[in-house]
Amino acid sequence: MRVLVTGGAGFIGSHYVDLRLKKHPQDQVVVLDKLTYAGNPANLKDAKKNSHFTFVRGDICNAKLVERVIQQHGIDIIINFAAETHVDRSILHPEDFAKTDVLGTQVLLEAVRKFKLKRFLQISTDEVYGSIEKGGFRETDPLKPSSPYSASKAGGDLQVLAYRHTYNLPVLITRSSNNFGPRQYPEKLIPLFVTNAIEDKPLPLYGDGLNTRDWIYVEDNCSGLDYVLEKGKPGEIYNIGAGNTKTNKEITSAILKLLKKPCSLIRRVPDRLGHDRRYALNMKKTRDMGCQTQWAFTRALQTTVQWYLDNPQWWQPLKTGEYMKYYKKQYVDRHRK
Ligand code: NAD
Ligand code: TDX
Repeated sequence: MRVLVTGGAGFIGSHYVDLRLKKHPQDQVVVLDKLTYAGNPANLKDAKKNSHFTFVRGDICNAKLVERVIQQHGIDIIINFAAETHVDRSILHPEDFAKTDVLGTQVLLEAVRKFKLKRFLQISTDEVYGSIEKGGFRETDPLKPSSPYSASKAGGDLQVLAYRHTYNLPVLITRSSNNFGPRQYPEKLIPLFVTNAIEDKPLPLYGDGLNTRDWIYVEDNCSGLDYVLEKGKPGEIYNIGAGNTKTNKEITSAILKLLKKPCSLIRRVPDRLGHDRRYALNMKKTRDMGCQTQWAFTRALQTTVQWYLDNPQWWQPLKTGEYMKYYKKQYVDRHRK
C-alpha cells in the first residue's frame, strides 16, 4: 500500500507515521506537510532513516501539488491529519482554520475522486459535537461546534460526508478526544504546563479550572485510527476516546506532583472566550468493533512528563517564538487587570 499522510510532521501525524512504518513495513509512506509553526522535521527523525519514507513540503490547499504527489508516488490511500489545531489561535486568526481545515479537506477529497483512491480517512475531533454536561456523544449526534477551530473541523467533516453521499467515495472519519504524549507543541495544556513547571514558570489555568476533557495517549489514538482504517466501513464515523475524563485542575495537580513542584505555580487567569465546559465520547461503536486502548492514564502521563524532561532541545526553542511571547504577555496583562 502507498499511503499519503498529510500533516505528518505534526504531533499525532508523526506518531502515526512511526506506527505505520513499524506495523506495515512493506508500505510506502509519503508525508505532505506545509511545516507551519506546528510542523517539525525533527518529529520525523526516525522515519527519515527508513527507505520506505518520503517527505514533501507543501500545502494541502494546493490542488496541483496534491495531484502531482498522488501521481508521482502512486498513492492508494490518504490519511488527513493536516489542520490548524489550537483553539486559542483560532480565536485570534479564524481565517487560517477555515482555509486549511475546510478548503484543504475539500481539495484532498477532489483528488480522491479524480484518482479513484481506495480510502480517505479524515482525522477529526470530539470538539465538533460541542460541550456535553453528562454522558458522552455518539457518532449519530448532531454537530454543535462552538469555536472557530471546531466549526472548521466540522466543516471538513461535512465535506467528507457530502463527498460520500454524492460521489460514493470510500471515506471514513475518526473523532478522537484530547491527545497527549511526546512531541506535542507546547501551547496545548499538558505540554505547556509540563514545560512551564520544569522551568518554574506560572501555569495559566483558565477560569475555575473545572473544564473537563477525556485524555487519550497519542499511541492509543494512532492504533485506534489504524484499526478503523482496516476494519471500518466506508461512509462511517468512529469515536476514539479513552474514558479518562478529568478536570484541568486534576491534570494540573497530577503534573505538579510528578515533577515535585509547588501548587503556588498555578495562576488563575481569565477564561478562554466561548470555553467549552466538557467533552466526552460514547465509545460503544468502536469498542464493539474490537478496538481497545492500551495505556493507563497515570503511566501515559508519567511517560509524557519524562519525555519533556529528557528532550529540552526539542521544546525550548519553540517557547521563544513570537506567538508564545504574545501569548505570555496576554496572560500576564490579563492577570494584572
Ligand atoms: P499539530 O498542530 O501538531 O500538527 C498539524 C500538522 O499539520 C503540522 O505538521 C502542520 O505543519 C500541518 N499543516 C497545517 N496546515 C497545513 C496545510 N495547509 N497543508 C499541509 N500541512 C499543514 O496537530 P495535531 O495535534 O497533531 O492534530 C492532528 C489532527 O488531529 C488534526 O486534524 C486535529 O484536528 C486532530 N485532532 C487533534 C487532537 C489533539 O488533541 N491534538 C484531538 C482530536 C483530533
Ligand atoms: O494555558 C492553558 N490553560 C488552560 O486552562 C491552555 C492552553 C488550556 N487550558 C485549558 C483549556 C481546555 O479546557 O485546558 C483545556 C485543554 O486545552 P487545549 O490543550 O488547548 O485543548 P482543547 O482546547 O481541549 O483542544 C484540544 O483537543 C481537541 C486540541 O487542541 C484540539 O486540536 C483537539 O481537536
